Amino acid sequence: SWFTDSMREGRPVAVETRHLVQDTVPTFPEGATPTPVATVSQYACQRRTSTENYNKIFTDAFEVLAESYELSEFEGQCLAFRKAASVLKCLPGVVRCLGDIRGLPCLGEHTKSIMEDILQCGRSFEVEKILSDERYQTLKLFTSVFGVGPKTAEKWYRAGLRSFSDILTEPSIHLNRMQQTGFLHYKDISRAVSKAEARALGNIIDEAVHAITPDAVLALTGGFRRGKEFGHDVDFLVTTPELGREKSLLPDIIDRLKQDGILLYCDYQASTFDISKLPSLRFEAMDLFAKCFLILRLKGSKVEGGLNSAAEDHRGWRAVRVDLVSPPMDRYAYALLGWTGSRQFERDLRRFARFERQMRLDNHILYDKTKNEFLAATTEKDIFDHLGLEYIEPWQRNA
Ligand code: DCT
Ligand code: MG
Repeated sequence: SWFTDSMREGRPVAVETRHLVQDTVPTFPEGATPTPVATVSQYACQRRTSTENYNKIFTDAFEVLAESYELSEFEGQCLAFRKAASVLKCLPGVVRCLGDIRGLPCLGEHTKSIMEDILQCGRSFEVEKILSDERYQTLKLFTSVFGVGPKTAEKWYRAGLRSFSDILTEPSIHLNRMQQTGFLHYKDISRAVSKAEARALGNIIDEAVHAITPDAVLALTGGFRRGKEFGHDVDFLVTTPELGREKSLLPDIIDRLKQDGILLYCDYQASTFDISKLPSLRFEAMDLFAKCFLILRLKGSKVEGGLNSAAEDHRGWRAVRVDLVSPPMDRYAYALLGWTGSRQFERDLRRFARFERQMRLDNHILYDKTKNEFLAATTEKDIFDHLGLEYIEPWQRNA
């Protein structure tokens, strides 16, 4: 099926890099010079990072710190911990002592002191303090609802609200449609989506889109394209070779899903992409392509091996978050590269383009500032080539 094709491309090869061919978790040889540090780049797009993370104990701790800084709007510190976690994720074994990370990029004094605590005590006092902090706990809880961002969470926290029932019983709070849906399907949406569920959704979208236009192109992106077993949603790119036709593709798909009775929520954003305005385009966090953020009703009977759900669930279906993006075909490669992630990989691709190549990369274009020209690409590899980067396979982009 189409999914197997997508996954063939995205399937992690059994042993991805270096010396991972062993049953036990690899560690750095005792007393040996640990990593060939000179070979670890500060840019995630110059590292190969599979889904295998040998240093989860450290990267989980860093993620808590990063989130805590993010919620307090300390962007620099947040990014520093995300970068540090990303570097540790590419290592071929468990870090056993600080000597193992000597010379690695992006690991500063603060990150090292956290690692030292974990190495010595198995835990970090600083991380535990954050985890038990009321503000952190409440903001994490509130932002876990679909449609609730850090700003809204902060507002509710400041108003003295601490729980979902506080929010739902507070008369002065008006939830928008997205947030109402978020609460309605909270349990389902906060449960991880399995690869089998992603595959089932792929088949559903594939059927819908090909019934609309037989020459449609559908690609799995996001974490599942990178070979992840679980995700928080399923991301797809969908387009057609017929330029301009992609504009009505999503509305047509949405109609069909509605007719099939599986559309629980839809936030559709029409394209604001205009190629003639590209040179003046300022940097956008999100791209300008037509997209929709959906919640679909997925039946267990469609999923090989059944739903990834609690045993007591007898409904026979679950709600799942699905994102569809529809770029024009001539923007396909840039959009695919941008939507495959990881976020850190994307961030560093752009940073690398800007600072090492004087180029600008986003989900729409690659622009050479020294030559003042747009660089054409029909595949992701073309973009890596333009940037003078070794090609990194999707399953090696889990930075
Ligand atoms: N993306 C990005 N920058 C963002 C948000 C998203 O570059 N601020 C890209 C990278 C991943 C892709 O879009 C899909 O986003 P998510 O679904 O949030 O990420 P994911 O890697 O698919 O993670 P998950 O498995 O949790 O869905
Ligand atoms: Mg995703």
